[in-house]
Amino acid sequence: MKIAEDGLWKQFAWGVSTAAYQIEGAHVKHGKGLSIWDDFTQRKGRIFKGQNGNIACDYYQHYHQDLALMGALSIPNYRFSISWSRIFPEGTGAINKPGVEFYNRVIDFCLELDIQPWITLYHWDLPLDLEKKGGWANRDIIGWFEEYVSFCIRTFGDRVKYWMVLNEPMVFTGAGYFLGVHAPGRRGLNNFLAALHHAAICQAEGGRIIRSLNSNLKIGTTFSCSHVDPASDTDSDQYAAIRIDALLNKTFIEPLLGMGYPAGDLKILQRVEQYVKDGDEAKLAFDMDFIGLQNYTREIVAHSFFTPFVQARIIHAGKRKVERTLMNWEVYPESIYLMLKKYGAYRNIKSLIVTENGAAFDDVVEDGVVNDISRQIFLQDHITQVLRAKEEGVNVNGYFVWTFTDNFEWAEGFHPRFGLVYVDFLTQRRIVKSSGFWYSRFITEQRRQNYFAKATF
Ligand code: GCO
Repeated sequence: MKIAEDGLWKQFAWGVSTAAYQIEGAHVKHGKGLSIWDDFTQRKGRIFKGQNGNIACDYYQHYHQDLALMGALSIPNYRFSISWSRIFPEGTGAINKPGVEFYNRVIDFCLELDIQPWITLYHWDLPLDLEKKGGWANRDIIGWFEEYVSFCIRTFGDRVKYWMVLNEPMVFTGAGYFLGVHAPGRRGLNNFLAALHHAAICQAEGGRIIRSLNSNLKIGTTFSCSHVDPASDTDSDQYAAIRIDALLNKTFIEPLLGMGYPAGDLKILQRVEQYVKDGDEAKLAFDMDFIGLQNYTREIVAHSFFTPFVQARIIHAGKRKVERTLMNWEVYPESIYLMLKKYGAYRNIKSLIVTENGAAFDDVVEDGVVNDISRQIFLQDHITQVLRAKEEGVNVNGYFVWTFTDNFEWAEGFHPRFGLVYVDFLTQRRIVKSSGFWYSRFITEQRRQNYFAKATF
């Protein structure tokens, strides 16, 4: 078995990202247990058109073809996640061997193709049995998570060097446990603050476990982030922007960096205290090898007296009549630069990797071709901003497009297509979009010249 080379770490890592629930399908095949997304998608009215990820891209059966396509497009780095309930159908205890073998095959084929695998341990698909015991709101999650992480590192850590502990904890706790719009569909401040604190401990604890089991691995975790601007220069809008910035961009990274929760900027976070036990402050911190930054847009924020807990509201792009994607997110490439500068200014960050950036547009197949020039421009403009930050000294060392193939976009179903590769979900046919060919040429050119060179499109 070939062990992945460290070479790319020293250079700039170009890649693509995916997540298990969004692509794999095979939701009950070969012993897989149900996850909270398998359950949530069955509930009425939760997902666009009642869709679900039971089949999705059927990657479980098409991974070979998809990875071969990735290799043919010369994409050198692939970030994907492991489905916890494919390995531990009940979340803890018994192991599902076919699930383990599936990831072994995926990893081995990546290495055979010279694609560096980057694994996210948790991309939102908690085993349903664990949710029945309280999920992220139950402190026992720390022990369950430790068991899962240890198993994955012991099993796959001989071949996979790059690991990310959590994907966007702010989103899965906020949307899943406070707003109830994502799985598991729970609401309320107490569910949210408990889930938040336990996730913040798990992200650090996961890092510690990985390092203790194998000190050669590169450990990271990922954060969603959006540059926040106030709607006006009034004091009230400016303070509202500070609160939302703390919530979206600081809540999880600051405790990890040993700074505690940003309760000075956002008072409601003081109430996390009720879930904090002796010694937790130290448990929240861990020196990651890299921080994964995920950016799609920026937010404009106004004061709002009636919005509970934050007294602030986001003014959506549709209302502002600005250029936007199918997700109704403003197209604002400078946001990624501003976030890289902001995270780059924290002390103690060893390296930043853009682990997601991309856009959903209305793709149409014409004569078997998808000409998605808007996506290509979006990616070019964002990469330009990433390299601008790098030239100004920000220690950013990689960029991953979200996403490789079109897939299941959570509550939005299959409607927003983010892929470099088009998927016909009825036939499972794949068509490389023009943005996919462009990204492939771009990477090849970057590799041929110098990874750090200014992007030449
Ligand atoms: C996230 C997730 C991805 C999404 C992507 C587009 O950021 O929400 O990591 O799973 O699909 O961001 O919304």
